[in-house]
Amino acid sequence: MKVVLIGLGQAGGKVTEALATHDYERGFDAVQGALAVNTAKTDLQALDIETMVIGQDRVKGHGVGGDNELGAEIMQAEATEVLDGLGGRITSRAEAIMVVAGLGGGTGSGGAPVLAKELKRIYDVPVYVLGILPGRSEGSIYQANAGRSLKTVAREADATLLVDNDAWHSAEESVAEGFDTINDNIAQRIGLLLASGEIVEGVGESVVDSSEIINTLRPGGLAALGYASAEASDDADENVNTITSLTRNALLTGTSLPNAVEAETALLVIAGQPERISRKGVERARSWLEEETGSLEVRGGDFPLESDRLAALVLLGGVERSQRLEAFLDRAAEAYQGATDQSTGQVDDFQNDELEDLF
Ligand SMILES: Nc1nc2c(ncn2[C@@H]2O[C@H](COP(=O)(O)OP(=O)(O)OP(=O)(O)O)[C@@H](O)[C@H]2O)c(=O)[nH]1
Ligand SMILES: [Mg+2]
Repeated sequence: MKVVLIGLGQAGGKVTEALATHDYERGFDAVQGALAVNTAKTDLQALDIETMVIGQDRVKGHGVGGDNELGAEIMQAEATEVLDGLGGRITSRAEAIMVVAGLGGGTGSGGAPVLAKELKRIYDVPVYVLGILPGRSEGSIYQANAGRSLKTVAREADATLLVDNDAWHSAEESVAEGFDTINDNIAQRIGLLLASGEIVEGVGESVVDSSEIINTLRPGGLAALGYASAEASDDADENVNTITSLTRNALLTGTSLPNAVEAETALLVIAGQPERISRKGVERARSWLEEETGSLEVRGGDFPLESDRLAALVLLGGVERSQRLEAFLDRAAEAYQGATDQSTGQVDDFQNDELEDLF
């Protein structure tokens, strides 16, 4: 899927850089352009992609210090400049636009829903948000910010692909220590998803197409990605169980949003050498996925890649609220109530009614 990436804030910029670099190094050519936007000037200087500073008149290049309302205001005031800066990158080749942001900070958290809304006004291609949720051990301001940002982003974006900072790093590392690991994993896994549909080596039997990703994300709301990989035999017949257990691991232990299982749609991509991909394994894995997710819309396809391993990617669209997500929303609402000490009484059919929309 040809995509243009816009990273907002520090996490957004770093993850965008990681995705762009990975895509370039692997020669996938899915990333059509990458721009990092931040209110903090020095954070941008460390990046190896194009950058843009916003909010200079308000915060003088020093960031918004976790104030996501200010982050949203600054993006609103400078959306035209950001869109102008992107203009040349969003060509007719782009099939989607992805705004990348840590939802717990200020610049990315506040800016992402505003920018998603503006992009949707102008472009016909879907606008997705890749949102990073704070881990459980992160401070209450991060939780409150992420709750409000998520609520607003889910309303504005065509779909919000969530990566929980507790999900894709080893348990021994703290979230902060794990940033590099997490960012590498995001680059590799989401990078593979974006690259599916961009044929790289050979032609498989049933190659996945970009439209399958877009259709899987069509229900909107929340999305999650599961991933698992393992060495595989060079004989497809010996890989029936490999494929079924990879699919199981991708969904049950390898998702970007832990415990996200039930969903409206799903896409199973098996990446690897076509000769190693067992059709029987894929068929079994898909019916297992139908049962497990409760989805009546499970798509599938191969991603031919030169490797002695096989990988399963499971993209979930229209993800149901899991216990884990409820726990996050409770945490966020509590932190927000603590910070504002007021109840808003707002009701929303998607998110926690104790969390106020950002705008
Ligand atoms: N996965 C990942 N998360 C990060 C990274 N850097 C920060 N975060 C997370 O992102 C959230 C903070 O957002 P930042 O991106 O630092 O904030 P910002 O958008 O720059 O906003 P301000 O600094 O307040 O202007 C926290 O939940 C962090 O744990 C990173 O490199 N990778
Ligand atoms: Mg920052």
